[in-house]
Amino acid sequence: MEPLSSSFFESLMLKLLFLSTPVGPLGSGIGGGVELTLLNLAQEMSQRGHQVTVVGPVGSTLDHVSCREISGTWQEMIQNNHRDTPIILPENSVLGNMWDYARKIQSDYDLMVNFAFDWLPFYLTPFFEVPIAHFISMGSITDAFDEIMNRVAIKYPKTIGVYTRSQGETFPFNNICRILGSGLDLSLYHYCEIPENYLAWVGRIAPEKALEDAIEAAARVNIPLKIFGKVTDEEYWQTIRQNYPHAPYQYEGFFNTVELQEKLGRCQALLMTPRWVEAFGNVAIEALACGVPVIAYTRGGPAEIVQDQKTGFLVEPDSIAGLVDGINHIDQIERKQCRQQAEADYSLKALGDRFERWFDELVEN
Ligand code: HBI
Repeated sequence: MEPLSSSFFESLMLKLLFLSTPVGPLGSGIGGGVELTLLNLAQEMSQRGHQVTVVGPVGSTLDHVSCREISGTWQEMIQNNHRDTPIILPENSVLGNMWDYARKIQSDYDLMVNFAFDWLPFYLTPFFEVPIAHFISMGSITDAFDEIMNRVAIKYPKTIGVYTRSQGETFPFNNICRILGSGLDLSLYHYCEIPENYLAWVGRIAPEKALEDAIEAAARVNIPLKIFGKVTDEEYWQTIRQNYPHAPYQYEGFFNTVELQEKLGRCQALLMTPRWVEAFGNVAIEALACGVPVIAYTRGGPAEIVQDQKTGFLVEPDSIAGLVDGINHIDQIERKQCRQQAEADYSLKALGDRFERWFDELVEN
């Protein structure tokens, strides 16, 4: 058989420009789940032979992937906005500066991939020559933002990707977006068979994550709750501390993946208490990867991840009693099943396959 020509591999190798979330440097944890997705995907696509360049705010760090740091004012978190909140761009916006830089270098790339959950990249899309894939990381929040996403979804079908079906269903363009799920470098997560006597809660400490419900549940079963993640709403955190002076919880802080999985793996269960439609819930697959069952409200991404009674429990949304019931039955769950689900559905290879198919379709058009 003739050796495969370099043009064959040329056609498969993509030059990809990843544009980061503008809420803070990559690696800081401020970008939450989408930060993890971008970092994992950059690593996986590089290993597959694609050329990946990441553009992010100053201070962004990635291992083994080239990153162009752009200065400017971070974008405010959008999840505090309401349906009628106007589009906000600060003075010297890092988002604007990132996209100005992207405009200048776009001809060096086959595809640009936007990871910002923000209006500007969508508004700019028709002014770029290079195709742009938008991976959106949250459910619908404001009307003005929905409008511009919808315009792009209609003009450029299948260029918007989401984590889960329930996240997609919050948007008017639900039937023309691509469901991509998430994935992890499972080699970083170690299976723990015998847990210690504590529960875990992981995430950005902010109202939409309803940490107070997990604390209330831990108090009722009197099992210590360890809290991991960045405080992104200080006022909310102080209110919790005032309202639960005697509850058995301790705030552990924000850890990188390797440190987090070691502590998370030793807990009896992860509690997930999203007050909003959690787009995915990367922490759910991090827990499963360590063999930790997940007890989650039946809402958003976690409801599509947890296999009820098999790798955890799905409880009635906002029901503390439901969380308590799940905790009291946690011994029914075989921890090995949790690790096996992560390997089957959420490996970097599974993630890379889904994104690579999406990218190939967008580049071919
Ligand atoms: N807010 N404005 C804005 N832009 C983002 O990209 C963004 C955000 N808030 C949270 C966030 N991204 C991520 O933590 C979630 O998408 C996971």
